[in-house]
Amino acid sequence: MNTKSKSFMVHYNKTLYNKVNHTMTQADISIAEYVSRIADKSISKPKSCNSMTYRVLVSTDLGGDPDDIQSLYRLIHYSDVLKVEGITSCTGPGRPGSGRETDGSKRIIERAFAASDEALWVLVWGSITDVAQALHDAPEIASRIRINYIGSSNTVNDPDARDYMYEFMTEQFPELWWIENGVLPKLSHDTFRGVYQRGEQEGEWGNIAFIEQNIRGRGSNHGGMFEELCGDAFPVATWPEGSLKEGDSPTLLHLLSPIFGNVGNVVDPTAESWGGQYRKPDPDRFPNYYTDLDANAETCQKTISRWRVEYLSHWKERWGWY
Ligand SMILES: [Ca+2]
Repeated sequence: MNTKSKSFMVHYNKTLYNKVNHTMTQADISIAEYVSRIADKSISKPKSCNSMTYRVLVSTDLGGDPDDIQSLYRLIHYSDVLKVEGITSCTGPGRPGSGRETDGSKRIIERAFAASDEALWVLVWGSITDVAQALHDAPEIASRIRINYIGSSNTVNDPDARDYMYEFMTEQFPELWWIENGVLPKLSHDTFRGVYQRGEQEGEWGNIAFIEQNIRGRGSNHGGMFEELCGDAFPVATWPEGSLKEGDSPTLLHLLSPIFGNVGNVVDPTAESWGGQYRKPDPDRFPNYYTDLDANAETCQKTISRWRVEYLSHWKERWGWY
């Protein structure tokens, strides 16, 4: 295994995972391994001329609704820009404490320290339990990580971990860099839902039509590594049934938008972006803490859905490459 392979790891702990009432099926594990193998082998790197890259670690609650897997597909399709440092199965619920480290929290700490001059983007697609534990165990990583968290249901599933994050920022490190997308109450803002709700839904841009017209029958089997084409293995969301959802992808689009969309600024989420637009609710106390706009859910979600044709057109192109 070369150095690059060592830097990529998929952690699964089914026992812990079930504590948050999700069940990971064998199919979920197979698809995750599929993603892992592609990343390890660096297969079919897209023809990108971009020199900008980001170190990313994904903490996911994949299982049940496969929309996390849809986002993993998007992640791998942008592996020229997004350097995957780990995909971990988030645990929880529970407030962090001594002796409660997990594979995920240890991985976050390890990768945060792995490069002294390059921040680790921690993309949280489930409960934020493992990030809270990592900060508890190694508070010195706080200046080395940038957190992009999909809250809403994930906060409902583990409010204690999210509250620990806020306390940590308040009491130990006010400069914590953190996007909290989907502040409570659930559905009141939920900016991330704009990636699959609203926007252009006509023709090939519809949630079901996009899969049928632009994903099925496309992609490769990676030199026979898999029995079916990548696009034929793509899972559909259970709600909206049969659709493209990728509800966690705004964390990826935030990084991709400036490079491929010429909008946005990764270190300034107040700028318009494929990944949505955010505000600093308390800039004097917390200069790097961002939440949904101070507006209703429709307005928040439109900050993503207005770019729907752009971020789907770009992905469509890449489906033709893999
Ligand atoms: Ca998720």
